[in-house]
Amino acid sequence: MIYLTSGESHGQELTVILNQIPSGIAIDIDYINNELKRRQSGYGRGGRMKIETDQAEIVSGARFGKTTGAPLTMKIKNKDWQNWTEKMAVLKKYKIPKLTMPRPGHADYAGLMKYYDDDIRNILERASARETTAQTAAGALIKSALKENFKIEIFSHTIAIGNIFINKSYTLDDLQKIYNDEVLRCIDKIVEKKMIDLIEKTKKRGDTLGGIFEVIALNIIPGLGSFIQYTNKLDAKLAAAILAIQGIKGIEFGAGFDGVRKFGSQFHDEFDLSKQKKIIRKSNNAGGIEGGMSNGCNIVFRAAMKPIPTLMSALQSVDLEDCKIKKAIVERSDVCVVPAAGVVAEAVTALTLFNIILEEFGYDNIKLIRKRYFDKLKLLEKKYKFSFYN
Ligand code: EPS
Repeated sequence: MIYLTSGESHGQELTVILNQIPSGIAIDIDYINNELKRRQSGYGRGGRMKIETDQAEIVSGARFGKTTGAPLTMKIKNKDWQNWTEKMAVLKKYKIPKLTMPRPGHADYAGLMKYYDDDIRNILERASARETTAQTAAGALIKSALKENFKIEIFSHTIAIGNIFINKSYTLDDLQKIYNDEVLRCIDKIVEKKMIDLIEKTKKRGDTLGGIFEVIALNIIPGLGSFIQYTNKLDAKLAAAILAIQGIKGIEFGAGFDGVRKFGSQFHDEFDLSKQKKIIRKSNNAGGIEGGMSNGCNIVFRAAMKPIPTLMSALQSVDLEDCKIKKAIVERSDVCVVPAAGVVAEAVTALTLFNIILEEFGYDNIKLIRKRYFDKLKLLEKKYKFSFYN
């Protein structure tokens, strides 16, 4: 299955097409729209989110509430477009001043050079994180299919905003409880207050913030991915999908970069036997992936998001029109979008995992795929005394 998004931040609408999606997947439009709502929320969002109420509309590839196997197309309207009909006119030409002072950190400058262009508007409209709406819609459909058919669940939560980190351990129950939290989706409510305070102070200064979110995926059959070729490694595929989200600069699995402080004897997740004589692990420093394959433990990774490059107190730039030092362009933007990025990461994690499931268990009908999946899982439980480990 491949999915392709199209659409500009202030264009008419966003579109996503999922090609080679299996037939028989139940479509829960309320679930999809709730994921879109989650992506829109979070303390530190800017004015745009007050304009939009993102709603997905499915226009092809489905009948009577289920996918047919034909390419599935979803559209999400940009309500703001009505304020941009001249600036973003598709055919007619209007006299609109060009944007020529690139923002450090945005796609502006490299994008202009790539397309040999001289108006940053042509770059920023597509580079905008508004595109993640389409990814979230596609991922939401797949995330609900993973849950319904394979019992796979995916959560995310905020670990850090700027230099403020959570200071509390947590359980899956805690993550479930904050799933629809509209503030920062942070399990540590004392620290969350400090994060909000920091966002407020940062906003007043015209500055922006990044942070870290964590993603956890449960009940993944072992052996997804491969150790055979670099093209099929599960961690590499997840990393590529996550790093493709706007603003993401790093990803670490399990114990991550901190893990290198440990000795091998402390790092590696020793095998153990449960009371029911099932094979489990004593820890999950590998983050659920060994040798490029899922190992039955939860898949756990954290991603680092850089501060948003649009600052209201603009950074220094050079005007490409007259080559004079000036302030970078200022577009309406957000102060901090780390919780939203977590929701997008849940979506692309779902799409990545589902694709690997399809590679191993078939592409055509979800019932047949599910049967093959659980047939294999039963064999693994019998032959290898396998049990999922959190
Ligand atoms: C976004 C919509 C955008 C920005 C943001 C993400 O809306 P607007 O540009 O109209 O304010 O809020 O985009 C960026 C941070 C960016 O760098 O482009 C969204 O829907 O998530």
